Amino acid sequence: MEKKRALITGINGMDGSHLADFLLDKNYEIFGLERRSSTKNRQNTAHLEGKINFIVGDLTDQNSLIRSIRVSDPHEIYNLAAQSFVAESWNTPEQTGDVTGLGTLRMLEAIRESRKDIKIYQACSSEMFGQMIENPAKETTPFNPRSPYGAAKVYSYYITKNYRESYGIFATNGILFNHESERRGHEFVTRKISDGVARIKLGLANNIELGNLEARRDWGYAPDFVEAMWAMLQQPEPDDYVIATGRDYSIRDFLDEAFRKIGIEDWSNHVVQKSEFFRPAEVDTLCGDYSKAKEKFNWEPKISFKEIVSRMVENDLRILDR
Ligand code: NDP
Ligand code: GDR
Repeated sequence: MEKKRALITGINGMDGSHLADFLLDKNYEIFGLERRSSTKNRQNTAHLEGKINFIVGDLTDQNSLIRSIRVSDPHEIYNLAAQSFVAESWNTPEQTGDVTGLGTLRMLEAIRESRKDIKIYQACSSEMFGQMIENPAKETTPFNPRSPYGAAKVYSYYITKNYRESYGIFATNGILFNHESERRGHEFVTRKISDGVARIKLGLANNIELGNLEARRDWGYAPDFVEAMWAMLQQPEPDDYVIATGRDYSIRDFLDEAFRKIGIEDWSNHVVQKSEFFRPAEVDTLCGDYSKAKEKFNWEPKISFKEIVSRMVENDLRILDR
């Protein structure tokens, strides 16, 4: 039987690399789109070299996307590439809009101009709910983004829905709440904490510099969440789905759990709050209702908050100990 082919943008990111692992297990042939950089950034995908095909392209370059489709001839596209760091989106709002918003349009146009039977998964975000109008948020909850990043993702959501309705393209939006793993980028708060705690344990640092500790997030485990991306594209009809755990925790809760792993109960002397890590507008709480995904394709989160923290801290201890 012919192998299924998948094109994954953002292959070197956290989700791209986990999705590639998952699809390789399902015997897919994988094409990973990466943008050119002077030093290769394949920390998350070093283990995939020789197993997948890397293609150079950029979401800001229309022709490179058309070319990537020609080269990979995919059955499915997972559009995961983005300027994904919310805090950075206030520094570079235009670039964020270009990559995270218009980049989605360019990929949809590339499909429209190539083969309209290609299925596409668009990585949308709980940041679209921003200051939540309904808690927990579900597919019908109105959007209320609070950052240039959130606003760009709202554009990506509607343009994906629009191409589904205008051209009959199998285009789905996955509205994913925060998810983390050992491959999370170091600027995101969970990895910053797991790395910082490991450094403190090994005597390499004394404290961690953070911003707002009161924010609450619905944190799941990335390998669980990439399964939902695939499941969305296997449904009979394209649709939009919230993927979350339904439980939210504060940054303080994350700190409690992470420091407990290294035997510290009172971490107050090890955390310094700095104004530079506060945002111009904060999203106080995010929590999602994943019941539609459960009903439609029986998806449920498997790994608990406590286990996520534990795995991340152990991983950073291992890396730093080396
Ligand atoms: P990462 O930041 O780890 O990965 C994003 C990837 O996009 C990186 O590999 C980056 O490449 C690539 N990229 C950035 N700009 C461009 C560009 N112009 N052209 C091509 N590639 C580009 O993100 P995650 O894996 O965490 O997230 C995947 C997607 O899911 C993103 O769209 C994110 O916004 C969204 N999302 C994530 C959630 C989460 O909690 N992780 C929750 C909800 C949505 P490079 O390595 O060169 O920087
Ligand atoms: P988020 O993740 O903005 O939710 O976006 P991040 O980990 O950056 O922030 C979560 C919360 O922690 C607070 N915070 C800090 N954040 C960072 N990065 N650094 C700090 O020092 C710090 N101190 C406190 C933040 O204010 C915030 O409230 C992630 C990304 O993966 C997006 O791409 C994705 O769409 C959303 O999750 C859902």
